[in-house]
Amino acid sequence: ASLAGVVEYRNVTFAYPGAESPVLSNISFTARPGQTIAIIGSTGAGKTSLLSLLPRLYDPVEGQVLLDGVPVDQLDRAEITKRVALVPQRPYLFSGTIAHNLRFGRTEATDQELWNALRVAQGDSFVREKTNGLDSRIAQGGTNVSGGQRQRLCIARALVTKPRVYLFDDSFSALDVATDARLRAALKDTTTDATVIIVAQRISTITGADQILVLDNGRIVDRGTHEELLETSPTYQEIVES
Ligand code: DUT
Ligand code: MG
Repeated sequence: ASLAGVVEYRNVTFAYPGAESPVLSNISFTARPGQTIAIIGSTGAGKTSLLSLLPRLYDPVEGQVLLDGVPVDQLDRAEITKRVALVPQRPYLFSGTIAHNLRFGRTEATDQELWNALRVAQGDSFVREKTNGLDSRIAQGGTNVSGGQRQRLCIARALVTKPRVYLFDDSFSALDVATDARLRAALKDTTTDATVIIVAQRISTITGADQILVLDNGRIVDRGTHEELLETSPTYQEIVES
């Protein structure tokens, strides 16, 4: 079977450079094309750190992270960037037009592709309402768009790259529940072959995930579907009730 799009963490332990204790311990899981894997856990649990190891923002101190069956430290960084899109927790917009921000240097993307990405990201209507549409200017840091609009533009930017793997770090938190649901439904329709890893705070964002990893203090303490975890995981129940 092809390993294209398969993400595997194998006994991964990670500490930040210079830090004494690890922020991730013995993390193992596999995410396959067509699947959505969700990661949930309290603030500081290590969710962002976990995602950062796939695009090699950092490397583990023990264990391996594999993409397409190959350890990521054997892959070219440019190749990883092509295959993996990370929507960061604090998404970044730069001073320039909406089109520039969506293309992010990918000059080959057509306006039609930008609009398609915006439609999936539930961002097409607010861009259409702007006098200059795709050519409207974004201020440095995206200060002239709302938090939810910023998130949707950054999700659209990821869609434009057509990656095999999407990493969403709390990317739906500034959206209202209805928009969040519409966006994820549209995402599922257009990324049927992609591997999706979602970090989320809101339970409704992840109830449909194929597998949920419950992260606590750098460890996966429980895993399963929403229904399974409701039965088996006190940590998950606590999150649901909070
Ligand atoms: N940490 C560092 N250096 C960094 C980033 C994080 O030491 O550059 C620490 C802070 C924390 C742990 O790593 O104790 C895990 O942080 P992470 O950002 O991975 O946690 P999170 O689960 O993403 O938290 P949140 O829900 O607040 O985003
Ligand atoms: Mg985080």
